[in-house]
Amino acid sequence: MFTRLTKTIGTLGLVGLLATAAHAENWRGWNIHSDGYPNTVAMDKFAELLEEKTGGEITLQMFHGGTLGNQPDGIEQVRIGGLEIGNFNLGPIGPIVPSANVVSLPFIFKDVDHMFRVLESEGGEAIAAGMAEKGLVPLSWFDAGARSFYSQKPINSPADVTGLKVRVMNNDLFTGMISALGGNPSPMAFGEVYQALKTGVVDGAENNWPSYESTGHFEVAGFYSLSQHLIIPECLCINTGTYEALSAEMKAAVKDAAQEAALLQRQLWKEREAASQEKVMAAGVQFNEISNKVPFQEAMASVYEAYLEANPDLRGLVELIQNTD
Ligand code: GTR
Repeated sequence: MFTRLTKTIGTLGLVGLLATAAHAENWRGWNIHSDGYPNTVAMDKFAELLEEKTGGEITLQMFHGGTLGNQPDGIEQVRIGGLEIGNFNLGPIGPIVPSANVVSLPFIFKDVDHMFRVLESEGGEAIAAGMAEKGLVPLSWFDAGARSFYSQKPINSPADVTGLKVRVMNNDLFTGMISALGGNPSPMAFGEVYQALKTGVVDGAENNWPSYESTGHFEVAGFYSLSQHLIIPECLCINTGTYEALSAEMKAAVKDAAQEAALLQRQLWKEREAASQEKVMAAGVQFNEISNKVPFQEAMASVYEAYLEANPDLRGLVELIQNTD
């Protein structure tokens, strides 16, 4: 009897071990971009590194091209744990996380390097802490360049925006920004913008060179005006609960994989920015530098006021960014 019991326990132990080995976590990840886009390549690399660095304990299936829904829905899914991973722009995260919304204030960053310096400072820590509290831990930051306006005519001054219907991402800061320039803002999902431009539902939109190119928006809005009014980072984000449930060793492996994927993304981003610009110009896009951006910047006073009025405690963060070299 005793022997049989020992044997049974032994067998159960083995089964238990096998069960643990087979109990690998299978995560699912959201991404809006198409094949070959820097973020898509980097997210696939992340999946590969994740499996490698966790010794196969964690695997990730990526869903690209927004097949799991639009961005606000993807953000919500990762927040509530319906999905574990997502590559998100901080624009549509801002309405949920006031501290993270600071990066969506127009002209807050001087350039992309300035943005990364802030993210690596205590400013970045405040943003990350706010996000983690709302269910999204940023494991690393991606480059999304600068966003500029495009439409069927060049834009050189706020007067050129007057009366234009301009698509923006879902965020009151962006609707406020277009209204402050005298235009009519139209918040809309990324995937709907091509048709909206084509059919005249909107007159213009705004994005970086790679997205302007990859979506084909350049085919239906052929004037790209270099306003560079928004420089918004993107995160490789994980659901807070999923991350917190990991051992310290697994957390480190996941974080490592995300950092490495981000380095790849940033390198591919620089290459793609140049390639996308070249491609759209070859296709006949007219591009204009805006010689004087000051009137655009001055028009943003009301956007900053509204943000600070709603979040008086975040004035310090705004100033910290403005005072970071
Ligand atoms: C892109 C960004 C996407 C999405 C899109 C948009 O630059 O990478 O995540 O935010 O812009 O305009 O909706």
